[in-house]
Amino acid sequence: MCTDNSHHHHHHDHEHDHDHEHHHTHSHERIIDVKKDILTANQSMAERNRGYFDAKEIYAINIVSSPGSGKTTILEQTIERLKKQVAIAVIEGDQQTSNDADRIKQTGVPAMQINTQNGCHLEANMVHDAVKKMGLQDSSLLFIENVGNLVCPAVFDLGEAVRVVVVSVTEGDDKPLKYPYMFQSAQICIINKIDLAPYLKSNLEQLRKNVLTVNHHLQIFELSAQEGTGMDEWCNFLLEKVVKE
Ligand SMILES: Nc1nc2c(ncn2[C@@H]2O[C@H](COP(=O)(O)OP(=O)(O)OP(=O)(O)O)[C@@H](O)[C@H]2O)c(=O)[nH]1
Ligand SMILES: [Mg+2]
Repeated sequence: MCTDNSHHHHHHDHEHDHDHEHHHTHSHERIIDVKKDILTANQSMAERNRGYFDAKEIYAINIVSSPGSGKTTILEQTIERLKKQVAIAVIEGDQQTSNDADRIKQTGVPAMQINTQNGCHLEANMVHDAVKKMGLQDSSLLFIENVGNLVCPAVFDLGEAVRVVVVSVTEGDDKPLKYPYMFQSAQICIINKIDLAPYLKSNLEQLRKNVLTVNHHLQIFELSAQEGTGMDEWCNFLLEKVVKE
């Protein structure tokens, strides 16, 4: 790793072509190194979050998907069903607006919006700061709705207990094949908007098959958050994670 840029200026006149190429290679390495540092720092903060969640028996759920697949709708419907039985809090990630946090607050549970501006994913330190401000209850559920996109959130652990990738039938049945990393980094896949499947050429059967092709460990829940289909199974799964005898 080259840390002395003046070296390049020194020999600039003599070895112009060679030096140019040299410099290019080094700055490329540097970009990779910086990325590695960011991921390493994120990982250690994620482990701190995980330790905190474990100690307080908080089940943290990181929800990822492309924009508009229904993350906030699923949360609204899940909260309506579970809020009398278990304490729930929500962290909302978006580039701009507090729309989603405002929607969640309507259900009566605490929600905090994080705006990432030009950032395309939440990072563990953002969750750490939000959690510190919120003050979570023991034995509760914490939903973290990530920024809508199927690429960047895949490599940023937030310290969650489980990662849920949502894909809606309207996105096309090839999405797991085109964005495999997100599906590979998750443990659960929600296939949402199944009420719309009859109107589409894209095939629910094929979507399910493609989900399992990229990650055969994925536990699948098929939902229509709008109609309520499949919500009982999903909510029972969540309850079992926090309500202990
Ligand atoms: N038909 C149908 N529409 C749904 C369903 N779930 C969500 N929608 C609609 O899909 C649109 C997007 O839903 P949101 O819940 O805002 O999606 P999101 O993933 O939170 O979106 P971003 O946060 O912007 O990424 C809204 O118009 C919802 O009403 C469903 O199960 N069936
Ligand atoms: Mg949303």
